[in-house]
Amino acid sequence: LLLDNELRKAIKQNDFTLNFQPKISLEDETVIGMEALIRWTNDQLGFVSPAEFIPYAEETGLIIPMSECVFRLACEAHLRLREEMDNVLPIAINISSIHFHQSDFIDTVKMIFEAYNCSPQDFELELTERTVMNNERDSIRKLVQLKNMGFKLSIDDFGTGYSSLSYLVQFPLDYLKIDRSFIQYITSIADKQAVVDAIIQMAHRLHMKVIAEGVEQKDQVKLLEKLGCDMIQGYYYAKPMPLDEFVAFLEFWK
Ligand code: G
Ligand code: G
Ligand code: MN
Ligand code: NA
Repeated sequence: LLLDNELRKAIKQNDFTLNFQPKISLEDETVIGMEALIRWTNDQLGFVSPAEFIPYAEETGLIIPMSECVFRLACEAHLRLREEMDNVLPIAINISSIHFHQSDFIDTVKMIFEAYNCSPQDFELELTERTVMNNERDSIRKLVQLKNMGFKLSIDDFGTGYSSLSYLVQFPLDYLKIDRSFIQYITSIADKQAVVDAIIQMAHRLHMKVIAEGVEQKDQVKLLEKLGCDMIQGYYYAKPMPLDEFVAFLEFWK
C-alpha cells in the first residue's frame, strides 16, 4: 500500500509540519491560545488530509511515533515563539486515544518535554470525550498526573460522544470545546442554540471555560457572546496556518 509505505517514510524522516489556529477571547478579542494541527504533503500522494491518515495511523499503530513527532514539533514551535515574542501563547496539542492509553504515554511526554527544556505550563492537551470515557480508571490517573505536571486539559469535539457533562467533571478539566456540528446551525435551529446555551451554563457551574469550534460567521460570534461563551475558534477569525503566518497574524491583530 502506497499510503502505508509513504507514512512510514514520513515518520522516519519527520516529514510532518504543524499549522496553528488562533483561539480568540470573546471578552476583549485578544488571541489567548493556538491549536496545533498536523499537516502532511507527500511527493507522490500530494496533500493528504489528517482526516484520512490519522485513522489509518491509529489502525496500524503508526500513530504512536507520529504523535511523538507532533510533540517534538510543538516544542520546537514553542521555542521559536519564545525567541521571537515577549509573551508566548499556550500551544494546544490533539491527543489520539490510542497514544493516550499506552502504558508509557506519560513517561514519553515527560521525556520529550525535558529534552526540549519546555514546560508543560505553556501547553494544552486536547482529548475527546471518547478518549477519556473509554478507560475511565486509566484516564483519570493520567489526567491527574498531566494536570500536576502543569498541562491545561481540554475536552475536544464536545457533544459528539455519549457522556454527560456532570460525569466528565470527575476529570480535572479546564476547557470544553463545543463541536462544530452544534455551532454550524446555532443561528438557524432553535434546538441547537438551546443545547449550546445549556452546555455553556453547566460548564461554567462546573468551573470550566468554553470554546466554540468552527465559528464561521459574525452572527454566530454575536450569539455566542450573548450566551456567555468564553472563546472562539474558527474560520471567521483565521484558518490554521504555518507558524510564520501565525506570527504575522499576531502582529496584524494587535
Ligand atoms: O486539521 P483538520 O484540519 O483537518 O484536522 C482533521 C482531524 O485531524 C481533526 O479531528 C483533528 O483533531 C485531527 N488532528 C489534527 N492534527 C492532529 C494531531 O496532531 N494529532 C491528532 N491525534 N489528531 C490531529
Ligand atoms: O477535531 P478537532 O476539533 O481537533 O479538529 C479541528 C478541525 O476543524 C480541523 O480540521 C480544522 O482545520 C477544522 N476547522 C477549524 N475551524 C474551522 C471552521 O471554522 N470551519 C470548518 N469547517 N472547519 C474548521
Ligand atoms: Mn482539537
Ligand atoms: Na474539535
